This record gives sequence, structure tokens and C-alpha cells, in this order.
Amino acid sequence: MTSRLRPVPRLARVERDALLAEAQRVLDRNWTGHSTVASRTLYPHQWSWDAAFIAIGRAWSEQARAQRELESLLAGQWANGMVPHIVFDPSVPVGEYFPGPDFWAAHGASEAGPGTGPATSGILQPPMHARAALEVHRRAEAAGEGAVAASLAFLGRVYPKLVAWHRYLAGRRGVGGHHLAAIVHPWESGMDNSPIWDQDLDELRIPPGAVPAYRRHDLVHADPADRPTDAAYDRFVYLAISYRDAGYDDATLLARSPFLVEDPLFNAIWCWSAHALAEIAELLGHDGAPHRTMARRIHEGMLTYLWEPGARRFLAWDVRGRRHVSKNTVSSLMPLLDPELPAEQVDAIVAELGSTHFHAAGPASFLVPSYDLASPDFDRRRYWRGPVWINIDWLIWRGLGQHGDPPVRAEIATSMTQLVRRSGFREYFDPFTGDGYGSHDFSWTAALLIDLLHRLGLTGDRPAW
Ligand code: 9WN
Repeated sequence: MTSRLRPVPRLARVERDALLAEAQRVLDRNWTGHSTVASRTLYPHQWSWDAAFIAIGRAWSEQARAQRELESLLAGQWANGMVPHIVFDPSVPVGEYFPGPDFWAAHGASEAGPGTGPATSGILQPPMHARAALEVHRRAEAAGEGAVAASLAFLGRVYPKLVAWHRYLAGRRGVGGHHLAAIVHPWESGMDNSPIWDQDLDELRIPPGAVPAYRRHDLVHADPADRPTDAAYDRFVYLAISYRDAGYDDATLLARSPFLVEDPLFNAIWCWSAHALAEIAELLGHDGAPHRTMARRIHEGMLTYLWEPGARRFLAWDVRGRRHVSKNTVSSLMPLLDPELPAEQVDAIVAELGSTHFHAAGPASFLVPSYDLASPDFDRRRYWRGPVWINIDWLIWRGLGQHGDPPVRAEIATSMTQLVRRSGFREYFDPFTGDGYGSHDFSWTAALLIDLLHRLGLTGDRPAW
């Protein structure tokens, strides 16, 4: 591999403190009293994996809010264990976000649904929550004995819910027979508009009249060039309707679902969370072994079924089409989150991160683009098709920290910091210029920057101050 690594600039302490204060102001503005909106404009409700990232950032100075964030989300958990991708805030006017509670009709979703809990969507997002709960507790340990007692009580309340969540994924979404969870909708991946889903979406045959007229609320708040196309949106809506109209029935997924994919990012996060759940179990005096067994199965499933030796990459597996999806996206890098990932795969991912696929030449380029820079359909501003996301950077940065801290890790930390200094707490960023796109004052950008800056301060990692 040619070395493409650049020297890492240093950040003065005063700048670091100013960034931390501004990040905290974003979180304060986005707090609703019981949870945090992903963004005041584009996403005025609570999102699932956003809540996990937000809790991780808040935990450095706001234990109570960090715990409340996760517990508010888990209040929307369905009777079958599913943690929905949106918990709706009833005080937000209908029509402020599409698809809203009426569209999902989750309360009518048989005994599987949210029961008497808050209105929710009917699909899920990557299971970051057990990892987030453990991280919140670790910050309490640093805060002293009183905080630890409250935090153990918090872990005691969320543990059974997290166990039910992981059981749901293994039992209801393990339909591919690989000990991996399959997603039924691109929105479940968290990387909604990634090129990974293109072929499956293109192959969908939507019967005339199957998608009713709807209004795209997202285009009121964001530049259409940053968002999915109308054609993609119709397909998203159609898939959601198909799952909803089948009563959110997971038992028939294999026979019926038009979209069924085992994705590396989703399963790597699940694996990382299963290890966290084992630690939580042990902190509470329970047996951690079942969670480690689950983590081991996911690890083996990823290596056996998602690792493509010819391409030397992890690739999503299309369960229906029985094929790997040959799109080189950041999802392929995420198995770094597996603490037991073998050296062969770690080395391949680190090489990829330093290669022309993900590491643009030139002084003003930023890590890590969400899609292969060399792909003909790479798009530097359309969401999930090229721009840099702070949560993805943070996940890769944490993953690399488990595998020997290679030099590219410090560059990723620098990119995260420089992007926010340059363009503010945006939703995503141009990998060449650092321009910000999507929403402003985006909560997980603020929360994960807080986490990064504190961790760098603790460990003395570069960039230093
Ligand atoms: C659909 C809230 C969410 C994130 C997703 C991101 C985007 C929603 C949308 O915003 O998705 O769930 O309307 O585009 O892709 O990862 O959780 O921040």
C-alpha cells in the first residue's frame, strides 16, 4: 500500500473547549424534556441509533439525561422485543415528518406492537443500544460512587429490554440461517440511501396504485441534491407499506419480503453490542456467557458469509437474491467493531482506508467518504452516496482502537474535528471541501464530537492539545 497519510494538525485547548461548549449548546437546544430530536427541522422526533449516539455524548456531563434518552427510546419497544426506528413525540404537529404515526399504524399491529406505549414506526435501526448503555455506565464509574449506584439501577432497568431486543434480532430476523440479522428496509440499515440497496430497489416491481400520494417533508428543509430522489423515495414507501400490510409479520419474511439483506454495518454493531451486553450482565451479577455466545455466532456469521475472499472485503448478502452486493461502501469497514476480528481482515480494512478508494489525495480532503471515491456513481453530496458522516467516522475510530491503533485512526479524529470547526454541526460533509450538507445542529454530530474530544483528552491520543 502506498502511504497516503498526512501529518495531523494539533488543536489548541481553547479551541477544544469552545467546540465542546458549542456541541453542548446543540444538545441543549435539541432536548425535548425526555429525549433529543435528531434535528429540530428535518427529524423532529427521537430516532433509534441516534439516541444511542446522543446518550454516549451526553454521558460525559449529563448522566440523568443520557439514561433518560435510552429509557425514552426503550419505552417504545414492541411486545415482541423490537426497538423501533422512530419514537414519535405527540406534541409535534402531524405532517411535520413523513412517514408519521398514522402511516405506520403500529398500535394496530397485532400483539407484536407497542401496546400502550408511545406511537412508533414499524421498522428498526442498528442495535447500538447495549453498547450505549455500557458507555453511559462507564462515565458514571468515573463520576464516583453515588453516580455508580444510580447507574447500576439504570442498567438493571434496561437490561431485560436489551436482552429482549437481541433475542428478537436473533429469533425473528435470523431468517438467512447465518446467525446474522436481516433487514427488511434500507431505512433499517441507518444508511438509507446507500448504493448497496440500488439493485434490489431497481428490481422492485411496484403494482400501479400501491403507493398512495404523499408529501415529502424532507425537501422542505433540505436541498433536493442532498437527499434521495423521488424514485428512491417511492420504493422506500412501497417497502414500508408491504411490511406494514403484512402485519409486521416476521414469520413469513423469507417467503414474502421483497427486500431482505444481511448488512456488515448492522451485524458488526450488533456483535459489538452483544459483547457490551455480556459486560452489563456481569456488572449486574448475571451470566454474561449467553451474550458472548451470541457475539461469537455473529462473528462467525460475518466471517463465513459476508467476507468475500476474492474482493478481500466484507459485502452485504442479499438473502433473496442469494448474492453478495458488490458495492464498496463504509459498511464493508465496520466489522472492525468486532473485537475478535482476525488480523487478516483487520489488515485488509486498514489498507482499504489508506487506499484511493477511501482516502482522497490533496490537502483539503476529509475521511471517511461513505462510498468508494473511485466508483462511477460516487456522489460527493447526496446522502449516504459519498459524503462523510461523523457517526461512521466515530465507529471506525472506535473499531480501529480495538485493533492496534494504526496511524489512519488519528487522521480520522482530525477529520472529524476539522469538519465541525469548518462547517458546524452538520448532518454530513463533502469529503473534498468539507462543506456541510443536510440538517444544521445535528445531534449525533455534536454528541460524538463531545465523546471524541473527551476520549482524546483522556488518552493523550493525537491530535493533542
Ligand atoms: C429515515 C435521523 C435519521 C438517521 C438515519 C438517516 C436519516 C431518515 C430520513 O435520518 O434517515 O430514518 O428521513 O432520511 O439516514 O441514519 O437515523 O437522524
